Amino acid sequence: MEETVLRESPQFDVGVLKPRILHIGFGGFARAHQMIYLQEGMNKVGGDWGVIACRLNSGVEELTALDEAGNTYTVAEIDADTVTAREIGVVIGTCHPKRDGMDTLLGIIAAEPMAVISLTITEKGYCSRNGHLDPDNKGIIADLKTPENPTTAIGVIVEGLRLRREAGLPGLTVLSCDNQPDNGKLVRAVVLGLAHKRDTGLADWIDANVSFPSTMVDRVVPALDDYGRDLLMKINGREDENGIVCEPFRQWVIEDDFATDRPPFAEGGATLTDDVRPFEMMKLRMLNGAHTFLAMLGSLSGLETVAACMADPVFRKAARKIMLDEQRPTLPPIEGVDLEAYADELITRFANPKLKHRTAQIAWDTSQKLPQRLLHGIAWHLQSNTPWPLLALAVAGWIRFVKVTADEGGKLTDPLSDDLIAKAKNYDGDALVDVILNNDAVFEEDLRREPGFRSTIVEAYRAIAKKGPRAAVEAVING
Ligand code: CS2
Repeated sequence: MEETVLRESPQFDVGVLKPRILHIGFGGFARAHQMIYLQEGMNKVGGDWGVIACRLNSGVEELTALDEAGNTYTVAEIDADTVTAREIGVVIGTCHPKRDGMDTLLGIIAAEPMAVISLTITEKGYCSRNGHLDPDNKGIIADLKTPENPTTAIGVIVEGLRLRREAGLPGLTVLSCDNQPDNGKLVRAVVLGLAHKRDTGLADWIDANVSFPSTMVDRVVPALDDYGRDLLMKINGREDENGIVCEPFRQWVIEDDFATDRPPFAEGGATLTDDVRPFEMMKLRMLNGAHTFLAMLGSLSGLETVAACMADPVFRKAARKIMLDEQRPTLPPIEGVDLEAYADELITRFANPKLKHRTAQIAWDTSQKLPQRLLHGIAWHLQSNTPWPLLALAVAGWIRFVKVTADEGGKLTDPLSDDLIAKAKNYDGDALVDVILNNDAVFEEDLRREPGFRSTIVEAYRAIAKKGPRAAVEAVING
């Protein structure tokens, strides 16, 4: 069926925009989430909130293409029969230290108009271990050696803030938009942790002048596929290297704690609140937990997308069951939120037939995702003595996923890939489960010591190895 295409363009004065927001990690998610809120907010109330789009590692070409396209790109929101295409106009420039030099990037942070550094740098970008700065992180070690030429986002923020302080400028807001519990507290802990190692005076200044609101972000934004590229070509009549296709749904809950004036995110549809934590826990455990479950067991079963999983009655039922039977009980209530309706909405979103959200993509960096998505819920069940068979299959499914990848001679897209693959080459069965569970960067000691933790994962791993992943899931949902 032909989709109906609705088009929108910016309705504010782009001429007055100043470099007031630096977004580090300007990938598909940022383009389709934070930028939309800002644009919608500015459409309503105007303002001078221009964005500098920044990346630190890959992505030079995309940023250069964005410059060449006059800093505009298209976000196409799609469902079964409608496409809403928005031309985004909030970006006023781009910066990549490998192209422009680190001094240029630091100069942007240390210039008077800058007010918000927002981040989508993925879990590993925080260089943390169990909520604190990881002193053994290679990037952090490098950034302590040459702090004026940092390599990590955390190092860039600390050095940029040092220069702001030196220039006598006010502090700003660091806004984490990654899927972690208490992401504001986490980024605060690592920024202050690194600053302390450099200069306690700087750490004190940051503590007093910089705010770190926590946020919950939500929108499914798969990597662009051929369907998406063709759709954008149809809409624009030209290639749009920064164009992106996503679902119509979006949600953003932000802790109301800005160091200076606040960009019009709330006017653009975000919810401001004093306590993001219950929203973050709900989303991480019900949405992302189910995603990781499907990424592992779905891809082991040959299902390539989340929508394909939803078309399989076993996985559809299992996804709803992990959300409602195993994650919901672990969550604090939120006034006005019905978790059953939330789960049903998630299943509908997952089933969006136009989105090719690949299970293999969600499987990236799973070692960094397990605690907040699965293990925190498991810890709750172990305390309450309640069953968690699907959470166990998800964790065991990850171990199986590592094993299958190693046996095929492959690698994982994961910072722990080398270690995990080496273990999977040398061990199998219960012994493999044991060596993997032994990694205390992923599995905290308290959890490992809980009676019933190891044995439940071992049992789930045996079920997957013996019956196959889909039959193991089926046995649980029919059991
Ligand atoms: C996904 C998320 O790739 C993943 O790990 O679970 O990117 C997910 O699509 C978003 O968090 C949805 O808001």
